[in-house]
Amino acid sequence: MATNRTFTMLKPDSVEKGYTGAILEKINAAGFRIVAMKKTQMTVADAEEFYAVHNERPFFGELVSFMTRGPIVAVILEKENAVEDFRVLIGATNPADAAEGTIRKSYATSMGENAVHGSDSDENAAIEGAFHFSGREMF
Ligand code: 3AN
Repeated sequence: MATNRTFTMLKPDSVEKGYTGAILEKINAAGFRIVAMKKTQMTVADAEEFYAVHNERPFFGELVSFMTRGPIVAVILEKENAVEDFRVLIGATNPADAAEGTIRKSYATSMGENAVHGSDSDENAAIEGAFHFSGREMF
């Protein structure tokens, strides 16, 4: 069943470069409502668990070290058709392939340092949101 919720992280590259406000503005302008939000830093164990599905991939070590090198902003978002619409808003995984006007086109630099995360299914959105937030932090 569709939850109309998705989960995003503004990754360490976005936070380091001071893009947090600009990215959140784009997300708001696209009609998403913020359900939960916090600035936090993932430990290596956190990142290994969060990205466990990728643990056999050659870029796994790089991904874990990138995602833990500085703070992120974790956000649960709500909108009709949230998962799919957010994937459109962020653009392709590789910013070189991302469409004009997408967040990754504007703010990402590479396949690894691609500015934002976006859940790929309603099921993963719920799992990923619960990874970072308790029910008492969702509004
Ligand atoms: P997306 O974030 O668009 O859903 P996934 O799920 O394929 O992309 O990959 C998860 C994360 O792993 C990406 N956001 C990216 O940071 C990283 N990643 C994917 N492919 C590569 C790659 N070839 N080299 C480095 N990092 C990668």
